[in-house]
Amino acid sequence: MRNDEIAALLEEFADRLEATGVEYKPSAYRRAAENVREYPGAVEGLAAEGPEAVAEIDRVGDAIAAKIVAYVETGEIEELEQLRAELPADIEALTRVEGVGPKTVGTLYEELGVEDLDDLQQAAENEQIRTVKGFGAKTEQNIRENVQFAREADERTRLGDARPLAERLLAHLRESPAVERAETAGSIRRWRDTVGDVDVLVATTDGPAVVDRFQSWDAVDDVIEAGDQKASVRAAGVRVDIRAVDPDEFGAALQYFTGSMDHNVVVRNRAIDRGLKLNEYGVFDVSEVEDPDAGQRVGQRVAGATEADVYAAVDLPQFPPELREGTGEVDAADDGELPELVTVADVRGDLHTHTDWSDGTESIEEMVTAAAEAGYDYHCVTDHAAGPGVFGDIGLTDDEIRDQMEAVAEVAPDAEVDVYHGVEANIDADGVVTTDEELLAALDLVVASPHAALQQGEATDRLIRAVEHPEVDILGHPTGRLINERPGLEVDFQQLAAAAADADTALEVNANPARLDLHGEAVRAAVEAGAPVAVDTDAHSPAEFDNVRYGVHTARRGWAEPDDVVNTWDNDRLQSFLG
Ligand code: DGT
Ligand code: CA
Ligand code: CA
Ligand code: ZN
Repeated sequence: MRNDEIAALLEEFADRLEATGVEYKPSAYRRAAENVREYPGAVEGLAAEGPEAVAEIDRVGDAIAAKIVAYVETGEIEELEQLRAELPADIEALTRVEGVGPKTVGTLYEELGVEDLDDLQQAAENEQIRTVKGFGAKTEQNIRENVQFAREADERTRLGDARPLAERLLAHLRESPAVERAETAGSIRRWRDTVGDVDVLVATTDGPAVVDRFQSWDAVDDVIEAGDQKASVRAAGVRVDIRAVDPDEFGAALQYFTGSMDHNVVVRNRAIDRGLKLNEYGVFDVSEVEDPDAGQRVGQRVAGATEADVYAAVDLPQFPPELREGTGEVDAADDGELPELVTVADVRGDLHTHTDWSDGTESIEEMVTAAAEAGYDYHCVTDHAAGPGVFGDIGLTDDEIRDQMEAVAEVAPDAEVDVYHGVEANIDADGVVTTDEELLAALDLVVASPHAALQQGEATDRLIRAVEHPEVDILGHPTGRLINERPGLEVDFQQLAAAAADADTALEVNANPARLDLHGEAVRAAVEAGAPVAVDTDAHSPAEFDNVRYGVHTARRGWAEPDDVVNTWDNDRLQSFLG
């Protein structure tokens, strides 16, 4: 039993207490849940020693410790079962709808009998919600719009969660002597921002051994199906499909199962035009064959072992998976216009990062040292300025920004990277960048980001106004979306990209896997308009520098080349861009 499973249970407890109108206790449960989730050891192990051992965890009191022990021992907590019986609603799913909290769930269950997302959607559509005391037509409208988003979020997993899981699986599989090759396929290989499931392909002559090895993976929660050549499991809440194929057919299978469906249709038709048959087993010359549909492997095999061979058989290059969306990549290849995509190795520095001056965890010096260790040439400190959407004392006042200027100047001379000092300023609901313009002018770089009024829908003009601000260099996480949590602003990316190109302001690809903002299609609009792009991690600690790959691969989905990405440029070129 993992710590996050126990934590999730405590969170459900908190939600259910809150739904029934209990005060204070819910926040105690939430704090306990947070510390359980982050506890470095196995809480299950502590539970075996008894409640006193569990209560050693910060913020976990005796009552909560006893419940954790009961859960570990019996798989149940009596009080929670009672709460579930009193309020038989899927609180976890319902509270994922933006604007619906535990209290709302309690009220809508009492008044309308809403138990799940289906019920909620229906109640909104039938205009029943507005009849409940305390709810208006506007709230009902919001719920109707957000419930669809929550449903989709239910079905797809963030790339940032799926990718590390898939990599652990590949490592586990590759340890088996039966495995000649193991690779991801499907949307995860194309680096889509969310995945429906994780697809893995294995080259082997011993399918059953591979399926056994798969089932022995420690992350498997339950086995959905298992045959000789393929199997599906649920691991960490994600469906994982594996297929074992003959090494001679591995390339064809990899091409087929990487997709996308749209890409494959174009490639398969091209094979047909050349008298070839292309499927997951290989490429076959069927020009001499009477009935090409008589079987899967009819005709003369011309390719199959490697993906490069499969594409070569139809006169195409082995497309980077990120390009395989059926959005013109095959035509571009024919015209010799495929991009030379940016790579992680091209990135020379991070232009949007935080320190403990705002909400980062480390000092300026530690972040700068980590940037040098990451192999970068330069590093830019951009802590939050105070402003709309930046709460508490996280944001720096103008005076604090000036103080930080001196602090950065002290670190810079001894640093092994060139250190820039910037700020992450805020864009208000009207597109005004709220930090003093003279102060912004004194900084090396300005990231401007929307942190407030993120529900406001259409926001193209608002963002264009920020992009045209003379001191803004980068528009940070432009839509403000949080994948599977918040849809973010609606933007006409073509218009935004045209304005950014004119103003010579970079549009950010925020590499935080919860954001990936801009997304790939929007990056493509930027690249086509000639707008500069910046791939930033928005790191709040050195460990988050590793997220850069998510940003780079998202930029690749937008056909970005190194020349399009300002932080692949050398210092001189970057400085003239920053002006
Ligand atoms: P996902 O899982 O929804 O994020 O998206 P994909 O692209 O991973 O889709 P998935 O897992 O259903 O199938 C993986 C790939 O296998 C898909 O991109 C193309 C290929 N594929 C699956 N089913 C079919 C099919 O019926 N026809 C063709 N042509 N290709 C298919
Ligand atoms: Ca898939
Ligand atoms: Ca699949
Ligand atoms: Zn930031």
